[in-house]
Amino acid sequence: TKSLKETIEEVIPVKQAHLKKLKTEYSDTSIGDVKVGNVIGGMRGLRAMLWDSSVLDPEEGIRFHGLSIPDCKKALPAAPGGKEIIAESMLWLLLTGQVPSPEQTRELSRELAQKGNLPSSIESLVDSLPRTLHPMTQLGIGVAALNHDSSFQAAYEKGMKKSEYWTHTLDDSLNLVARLPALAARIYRNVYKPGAALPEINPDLDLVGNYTNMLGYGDNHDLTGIPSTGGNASAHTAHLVGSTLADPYLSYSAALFALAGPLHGLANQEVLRWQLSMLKEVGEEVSHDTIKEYLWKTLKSGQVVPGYGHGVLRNPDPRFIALQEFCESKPELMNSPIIQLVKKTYEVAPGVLKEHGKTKNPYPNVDAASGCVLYHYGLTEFKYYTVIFGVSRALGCITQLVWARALGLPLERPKSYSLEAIEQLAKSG
Ligand code: CMX
Repeated sequence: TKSLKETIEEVIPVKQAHLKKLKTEYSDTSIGDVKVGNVIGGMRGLRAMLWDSSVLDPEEGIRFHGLSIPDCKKALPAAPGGKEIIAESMLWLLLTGQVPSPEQTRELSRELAQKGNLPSSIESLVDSLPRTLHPMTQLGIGVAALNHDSSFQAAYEKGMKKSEYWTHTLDDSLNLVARLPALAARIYRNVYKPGAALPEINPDLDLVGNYTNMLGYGDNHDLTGIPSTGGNASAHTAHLVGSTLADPYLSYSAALFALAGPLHGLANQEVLRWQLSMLKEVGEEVSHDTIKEYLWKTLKSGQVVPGYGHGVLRNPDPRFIALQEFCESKPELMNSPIIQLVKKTYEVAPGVLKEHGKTKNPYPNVDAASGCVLYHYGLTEFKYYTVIFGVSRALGCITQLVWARALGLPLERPKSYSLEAIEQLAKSG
């Protein structure tokens, strides 16, 4: 069977030819206008980014190389003993556009486990950080410092050819993905369980199994995340920083600091806070009408309903639906008061938000459920939730870094304008 690198090597010429075709045949073809609203509206809706591994459709949600999340669940090898997609198979799909065999997936798991230990200098660095420093800041620092051993940077200094960029980017990216569980688990231990023993990487476990094991939850695939990719703030940051030829560690570290912002990655923590205070106020045996009242109280106090709405999606987020289905397949989860409340809230919130009439998307996003599942499993340290997000999200971001180098994509450099200049441009049509 072919290795991951061999498989990518085969796909690269096909993608390069496709890019060349676009360049020669369509470079001057317009695929949309730039409106003043796009420029002052956070570039929302602007068709301005090449991201080959995924496309986010407003109606049906994300597709990875053409596969929706339900398609992925059917096609990709599952985690041992479970039905959830194994992270390694998703990584393979994102990198190659192909569905790996179970053997290829296992081989990738073994490779990642072999590479998973942190260098001792990084362990000392992370251990020296104050416990009170936010776990996301610690993760970003640790990831950036991993560039001490960057293969890309070393090869660049020696004057590697452009055609070799992608192999070194791939080496660094796989090392980064491999080391994230040990790094993130070490931060968890240092902040919340100081002095506790930290299990070693187990070569027989896959990436998520090792992560949950090091967090102290055994080999538990119920905590797996689904990567999100594309123009969102963190993925875009990785892409932008990567376009300067900064190595994958520096690029992903920058992405993590974007994810650490409250408008982005912290939302799952906010959902949990909100649902818990609802639970406290209304109790477990709550009616739909009481939840409606609670929703209106939140809205009338000028706050947003956390976990609802989306910058692009106009339907329930398929990642939310996948999490709901996952909960429904586990009786112990369905008995959890907080997960029951998430479900009941979903039954009434879209109606209330439609009546409220502001949000373009009255449906739940992935964050409406993710934090509550973690909470149910006993991971109650809210400030750590975004770190877990940061571990799973790496799969999507590093994939794009490899492809950007394989396709020779250039430095990102949009043209910026002042208020005055925008007004003049608008007036002159
Ligand atoms: N509750 C109440 N009002 C909401 C709302 C919600 N969940 N979502 C949007 N609105 C309001 C907006 O605040 C905005 O109001 P103003 O016109 O007064 O400013 C109006 O509806 C229009 O917003 P929109 O175009 O529908 O949404 P945006 O693209 O501007 O924002 C998002 C998207 C996710 C930031 C927003 O829906 C929100 O704040 N949701 C709650 C927080 C949340 O769940 N974030 C997680 C997002 C997932 C992720 O990408 O990480």
